[in-house]
Amino acid sequence: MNAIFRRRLLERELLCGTMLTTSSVEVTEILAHLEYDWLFIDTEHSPLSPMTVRSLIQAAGKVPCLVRLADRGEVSIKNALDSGAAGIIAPQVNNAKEAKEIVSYCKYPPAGTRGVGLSRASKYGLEFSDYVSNANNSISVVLQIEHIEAVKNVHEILAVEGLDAIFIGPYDLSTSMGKPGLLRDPAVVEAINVVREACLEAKIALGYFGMDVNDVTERAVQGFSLLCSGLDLGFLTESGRKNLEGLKSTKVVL
Ligand code: 3PY
Ligand code: MG
Repeated sequence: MNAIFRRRLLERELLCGTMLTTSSVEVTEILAHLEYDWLFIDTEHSPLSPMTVRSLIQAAGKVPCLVRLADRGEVSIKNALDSGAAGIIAPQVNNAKEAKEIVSYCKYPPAGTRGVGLSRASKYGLEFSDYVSNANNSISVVLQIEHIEAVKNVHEILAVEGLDAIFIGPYDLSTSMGKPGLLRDPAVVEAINVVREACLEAKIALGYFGMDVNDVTERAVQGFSLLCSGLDLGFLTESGRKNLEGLKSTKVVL
C-alpha cells in the first residue's frame, strides 16, 4: 500500500487528501470510508501523541497516512514510520543540511540512519526482513517549504537525494514574509511561484494545503498533485454553523 502511494506521488498523480487534527478514530474512519487518496495527520499543530497517531493510522485502514512531524527530530520520524505511516511531512525545512538530515532519519542504512525496531510497520516482526528491505523504497519523504529562507534555498533543497515531494505551507510562508495569510499578495504569489517552477523543472511532486477546496484545486492546473483541502475540525465548524443558521432561520408559529 505504502509503496503504491509513493509511486503515485513520484508520478505526480492527483492525490486528494484532507487533514486530521483530532484523536477521533471515528472521524478518521468516516474520511477513510469516503476514500480520500491519503490523510494528513498533523502533529505539528495538534497535540496528538504517538499512540494516538498509531490508532488513527489503524483506523485509516487502506488509506495511506502521511504524518506531519511535531519537529524535525529523529524520534518523531521513527515513531511515525514504525507505526505504519506511508511517510512523513517535515515542517519548516529551510536548507539542504536540514533536508539531508530528515531524509537520513527516514532511510535504513546504508542510504540513511533510521534505527531498526520491531514495530507495527513490520507486522511486529512477522515481516521484519521484508519490511526492512523494502521500506526505503516505500516510505514517502515530503518536506515543507514554508519560509522565505527556504524559498531562497530551494535549488539546494531540491538537489538533496531521497526527497520525494515538496509541500508548500502558504500560511507560514506568507507569515515569514510579514504578510500573514495574504496568499494573493504579489510577493507571496511570486515566492510560491519560485518554488513551483523549481519543482516542475526538477520533476519533483508538489503539495499544497488550503482551507478552501477551490483554492486547492486551482493549484492542480499549476502542477500541484499532492492536494490537501480542509481539516476535520473545519468540517465540523462549518457544518455546525450552517446547521445552526438553518435552525435560527425559522420562527415558532403558535
Ligand atoms: C502552512 O500553510 O503553513 C502549512 O503548513 C499548511 O499545511
Ligand atoms: Mg506550516
